[in-house]
Amino acid sequence: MTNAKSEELFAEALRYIPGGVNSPVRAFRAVGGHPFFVNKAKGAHIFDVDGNELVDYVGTWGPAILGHAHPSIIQAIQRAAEQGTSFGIPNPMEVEMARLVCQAVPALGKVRMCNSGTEACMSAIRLARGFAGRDKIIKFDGCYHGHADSLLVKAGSGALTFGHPDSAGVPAAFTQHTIVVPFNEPDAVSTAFAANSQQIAGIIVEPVPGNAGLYLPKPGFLKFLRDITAANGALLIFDEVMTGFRLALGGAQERFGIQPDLSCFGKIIGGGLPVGAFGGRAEIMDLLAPLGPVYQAGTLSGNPLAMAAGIAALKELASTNAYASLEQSGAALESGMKAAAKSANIPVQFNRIGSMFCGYFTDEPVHNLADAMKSDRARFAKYFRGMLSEGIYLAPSQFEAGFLSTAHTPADIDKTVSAAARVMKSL
Ligand code: KE4
Repeated sequence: MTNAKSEELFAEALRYIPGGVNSPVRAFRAVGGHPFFVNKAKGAHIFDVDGNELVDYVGTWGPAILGHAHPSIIQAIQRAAEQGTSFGIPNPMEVEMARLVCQAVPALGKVRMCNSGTEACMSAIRLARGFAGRDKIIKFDGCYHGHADSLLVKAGSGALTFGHPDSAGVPAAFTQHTIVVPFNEPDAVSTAFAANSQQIAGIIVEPVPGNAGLYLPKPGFLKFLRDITAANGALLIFDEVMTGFRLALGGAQERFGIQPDLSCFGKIIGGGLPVGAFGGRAEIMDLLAPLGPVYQAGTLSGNPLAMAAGIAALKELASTNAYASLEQSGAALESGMKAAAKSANIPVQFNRIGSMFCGYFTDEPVHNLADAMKSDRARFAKYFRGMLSEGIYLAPSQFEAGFLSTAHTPADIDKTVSAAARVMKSL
């Protein structure tokens, strides 16, 4: 795998961009080496500036559930662009997008578009505080809800990859209302409510945490969160930026049969363009400006290009057998990877739900952040580099989830599994 042009670009990128990247996890700091630069992506494959072709399991961190450059999305963007790129005035596609999202997710009476998952989560928390008239929020360690100040406390994703779970530049005063508890531990949540009676506005949770790798809610845990928030006058906020329209058309809340009070979305609903959204019962959402006292705004919120791309993506997902084929591919990848680890006699915990997965290099099950931190990150880094040299692009950090798309073929998965068998033997 030659990378002369990527190296040249990275050297120049370092001159103008902090760390040479516009988002930290892209810098390969957790796995060593330098990032490659992509020229083009199509289906499940990416093509870098040096002509290398890679099977892509990052899928731009979730949005590319239909594969890259899906024809119906490209066509929708082209058509919309000819009409203008942004109006800052309501456009019909905002109404169509809102209707599609609310029809797919029954817990949504109303929804507000914004421009990133960070904005969606930050706004949902402000709304929850405004609705409940309370300040405190519970989050779970290892869960990442974007980089709003009050949430960068024991966050996941990039914040975890760098090993400093909190961020510099966030005044203690900004996080004093954020209570962090371990995921999958009901007693810790009960204790937090008992110690902060009538002060907790809500819980924000990734229903399936995908920012410390991937681990699943234990049976009954999400129902427990639903019950304890209802019993304490607090709101349950599902951060479905990653799981929304990924685990089912109705997201994790459909898959697990739980209706949160507020839900956050991003990634897939933008079809690869910058979009976020948050929604919930009308009585909560109607507190938002211009109707109510909770302010939230955005120049490009609901812009026609992002709406066109997202609508095309959601219509494709709703009209095809996407989730069944994603489950089939996921099961094939899971069994292949487990067989590869067994043949190499390497302890790997392979967690998967639908088209989201993560292989941890540890011999103990991974149910929360503390378990995930036991994984052998040096071994993961070597594995990542080995797979890259075999033409397989995995997430460049042990603390990220992998994603399949409807464009991954059995041949892609066979290539991945046979590469894993070879690379794992070399670890
Ligand atoms: P953005 O602001 O990056 O659009 O969304 C923040 C966010 C919120 N909630 C969840 C559950 C998320 O996974 C994310 C963003 N995910 C990371 C990947 N782990 C984005 C990748 C990156 O930061 O470059």
